[in-house]
Amino acid sequence: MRAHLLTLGATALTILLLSGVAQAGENVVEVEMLDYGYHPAELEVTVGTTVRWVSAERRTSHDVYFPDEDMGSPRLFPDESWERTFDETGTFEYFCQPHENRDMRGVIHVIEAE
Ligand SMILES: [Cu+2]
Repeated sequence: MRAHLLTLGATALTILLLSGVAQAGENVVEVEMLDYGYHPAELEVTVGTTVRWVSAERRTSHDVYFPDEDMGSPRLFPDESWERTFDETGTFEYFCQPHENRDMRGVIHVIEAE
């Protein structure tokens, strides 16, 4: 009997974990990189959102670099993408290192989930 209850508990936990993963997967917002710019360049998301940068360029490559944290993506070539999940509120400014002189920059505002 005790073993049976333990099995039920483990099953419930598994279902909880799986549903949590499914919810996280739905919360993705895309930023397109095109014509030496991020579109949209300014974006507001709630905590837990994953932002996916997708390159829609045909030739050049871009990256996504967050200077305050000294972190970011590798060079992204056409059709490549990179994701970052934002787990804390705040303002996250970033720019493209190869095209900083072209003022290729963006910002993510992460706000509390309602
Ligand atoms: Cu660039």
